[in-house]
Amino acid sequence: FSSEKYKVKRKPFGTIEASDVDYFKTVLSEDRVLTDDNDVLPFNIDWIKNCRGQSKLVLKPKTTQEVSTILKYCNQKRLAVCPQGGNTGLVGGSVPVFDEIVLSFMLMNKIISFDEISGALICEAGCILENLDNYVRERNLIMPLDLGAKGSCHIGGNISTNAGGLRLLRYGNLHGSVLGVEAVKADGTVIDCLKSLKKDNTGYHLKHLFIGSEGTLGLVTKVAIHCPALPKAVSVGFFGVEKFEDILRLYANAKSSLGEILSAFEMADNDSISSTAKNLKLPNPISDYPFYVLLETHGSDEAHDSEKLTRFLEKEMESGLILDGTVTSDPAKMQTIWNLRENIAAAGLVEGYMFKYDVSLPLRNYYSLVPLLRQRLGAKASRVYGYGHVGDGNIHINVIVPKYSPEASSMLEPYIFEEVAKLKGSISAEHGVGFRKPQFIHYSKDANALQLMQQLKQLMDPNGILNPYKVLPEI
Ligand code: FAD
Ligand code: 2HG
Ligand code: ZN
Repeated sequence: FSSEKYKVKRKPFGTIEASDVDYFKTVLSEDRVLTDDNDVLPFNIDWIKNCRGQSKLVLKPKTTQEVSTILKYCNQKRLAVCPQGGNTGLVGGSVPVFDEIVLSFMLMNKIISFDEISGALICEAGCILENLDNYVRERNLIMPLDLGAKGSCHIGGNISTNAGGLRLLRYGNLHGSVLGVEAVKADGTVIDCLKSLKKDNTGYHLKHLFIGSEGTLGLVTKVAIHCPALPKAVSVGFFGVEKFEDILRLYANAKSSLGEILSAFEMADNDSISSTAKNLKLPNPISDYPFYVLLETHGSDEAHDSEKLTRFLEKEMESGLILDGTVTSDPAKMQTIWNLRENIAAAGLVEGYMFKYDVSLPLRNYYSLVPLLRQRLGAKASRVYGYGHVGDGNIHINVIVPKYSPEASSMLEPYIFEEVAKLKGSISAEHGVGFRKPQFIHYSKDANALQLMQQLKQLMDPNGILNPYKVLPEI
């Protein structure tokens, strides 16, 4: 259990009694109140299997009104609640720590409206990202974010974590593309900020409080989001590179040569790609290189775009920055390349216990922690590898050890966070703070800013029932 592994003490919340379960059965139909251990178990374990809670109750509301009624009751009875979307979060935020009630959004999955001209999509929080993307693609638009977990993650979970993903460099982050949200406060009050306007300067921009607050300030029930146009032409380049410094030069050159059509610039080291190809039996279209770059363009003229990308490849092979590479606009071939990149997160899980770090660093230091950690852990680690969103200055560093041990953990933490702080980076670039990092948040957040966060929490959730033990450090 997470509470034992990470030595956390239960806060004095109420405990669920039979009368509470009976009450919830009057609010929801009986089949939406889960109490059987086998039914509840998957909601207690996170995707990476690092964290495990002890909840005995899962509620599956279908409407905002039901969410509001549940929270009002929980607040009065001081029952703690863990909101859960697709449960793909990587920092233990989506699963309970003790016996918090899991409130799952999986049945709040309706599309409410879609304006094909403005691109404004309004939907419930539990819609799966990929389903939304398929829906808007049929209408010539795309979702403004894409990530490897798209088949399971919910838009409400994406907003609650302020998920970044593979094309943030082109389409920006959710603080830009979310037009409005409807959210429910801890006491059950519904906050309706569900505007689908591009411009609305009527006072404080409250929707931003719910974007990235990981279910600690309120539960997101509906979302209005801006969808950009479906690109008419997509091309992908996959390149082998000798050393990390060359990736940075390639990135600068890609920005100037490809300019407005650049939609992704991702990197992975050899360890990331070769083990993903091996563990998941995925083909690698080029051979073995120390580093790889995946570059994508979204434009309007296929011949023009792929020619531009091919010219880029030729020029950079001549300059020596690219050792070998391939460029394609064929959907199946592009998918093969993206599969290699998107599956790095999953591929290592079969090898042992994985410590995951998701940090922002100044670009010149982007890869510097990988060799540092390799040296520090030596033979204690089976593998240390780095990959990520170069265009966003965000690297993912995975450390695999044969088995979890507090010794391995203490060699890594807080060391890695201290190094990130020295380099003026962020200890969480896109995955959030969740359960795994509140005690380290001070490495990236000023004390006065943290105090203001605590005050906001106190204002919006005075009894602390929303996702306790997450995001905010103990004071
Ligand atoms: P969950 O995991 O269920 O929850 C995440 C957090 O949000 C929890 O704190 C939870 O309590 C809270 N929450 C969920 N729904 C609500 C709601 N409606 N209201 C209030 N709080 C809520 N992340 C990235 O940023 N970029 C990536 O490229 C990326 N790639 C990934 C690839 C893989 C294979 C996997 C497994 C994960 C990846 N992630 C990535 C992490 C994860 O997918 C994202 O954080 C995602 O946004 C979580 O959505 P979810 O619905 O699964 O939320
Ligand atoms: C990605 O970019 C995700 O693939 C997951 O953010 C990163 O595995 C990870 O840590
Ligand atoms: Zn990522």
